[in-house]
Amino acid sequence: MARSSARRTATWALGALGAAFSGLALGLEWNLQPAVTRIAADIHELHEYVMLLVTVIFVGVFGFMFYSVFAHRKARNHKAAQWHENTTVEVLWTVIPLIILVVIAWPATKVVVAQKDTSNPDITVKVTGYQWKWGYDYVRGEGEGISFTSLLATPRDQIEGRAPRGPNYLLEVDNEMVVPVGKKVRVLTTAADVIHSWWIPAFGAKQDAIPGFIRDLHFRADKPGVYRGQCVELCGKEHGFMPIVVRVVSQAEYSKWVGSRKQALAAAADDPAKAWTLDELKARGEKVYAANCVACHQASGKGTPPAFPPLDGSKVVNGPKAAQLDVVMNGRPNTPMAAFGKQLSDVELAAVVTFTRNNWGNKTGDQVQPAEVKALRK
Ligand code: HEC
Ligand SMILES: [Cu+2]
Repeated sequence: MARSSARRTATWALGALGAAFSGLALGLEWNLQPAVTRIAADIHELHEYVMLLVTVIFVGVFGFMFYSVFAHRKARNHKAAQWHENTTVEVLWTVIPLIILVVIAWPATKVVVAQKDTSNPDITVKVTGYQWKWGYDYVRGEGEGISFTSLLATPRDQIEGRAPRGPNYLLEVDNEMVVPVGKKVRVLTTAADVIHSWWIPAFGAKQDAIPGFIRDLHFRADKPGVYRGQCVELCGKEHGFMPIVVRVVSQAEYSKWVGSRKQALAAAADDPAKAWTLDELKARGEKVYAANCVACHQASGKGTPPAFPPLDGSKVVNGPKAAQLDVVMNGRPNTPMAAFGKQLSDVELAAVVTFTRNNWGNKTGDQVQPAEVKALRK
């Protein structure tokens, strides 16, 4: 089929519609994001082809209907014809929709089959949805062993209206998923609490992340760049605050990134041996708290009771260290308080607990060393 001319016509028709509805003056983007993978390009073509087809059907059916109403109106004394048991008409209205169905289903099935073909990837990354962040584990291919969490990086000041919004408002993260250009990347999706969904529109890649299940998707990005998406399964209070950012880089840059990540991992693994000062722990803990705890317990430490209890003045936070570490590391079953033991390192756990014990009105004056956290791990 003449796809490019079909595409032009469809683009034109959509353009006219878009202009009519939103007003060009607004400069709103009305089309799909530019495709960066073969699959996304196929999806766009399919979308435009079906759009064209339904436009033709729409004009044909309504044109015919309006013509019939007009040409056979009562003023002309038209006599209604009898259509019962008309075999020709019955065959036509069965066969024509069948043909329409086939010309849509055939190309659509081809795209869906290609989209589901996750065989022979160059790199496999497991992506875990958490309330409310993403965890990335590179499980196969170059970069194997790299593991990090990716959190919203938009400052709270912008979210709460105290600072102007940046260009990537709510679509920026601290740790981006990095992949090499032109390589087939398989993403395994799963979740640790509720259903989330991983989506990068420019890749035409989207898959639910379901607790207890592993689903997968793949993409092969043709162009280096930074591509942004969001969690697209309503997953609770901060659903709109867990964006996804994939940075596609050249093979050389990717290898460099893998090298530096591995070094950082090794350094982080060394840390627990070191004895940290109270101030060091508090400074580090404030960052860990801002990234992992504010969503529920708030920057003020006051929480939003009764759902999310305050840490400021909490008996647990001001009580024995071991009991508090137990809550933070193992969570409270059947409450939103997750087990952070697996998500945070020894240093991060020691730091955040120390921070909460010595911030706001809490003045225990004591500190938790990474070694103490390590000792509690089973
Ligand atoms: C998803 C929301 C959420 C996040 C994020 C969260 N918490 Fe909690 N937290 C809760 C809830 C809910 C409770 C109360 C659980 C219960 O009902 O026993 C709680 C309880 C606690 C308690 C016990 C307080 C008390 O007085 O009983 C501590 C300590 C605590 N959280 C620390 C943290 C720390 C440290 C972090 C960040 C690493 C964190 N929480 C992140 C929801 C959250
Ligand atoms: Cu989510």
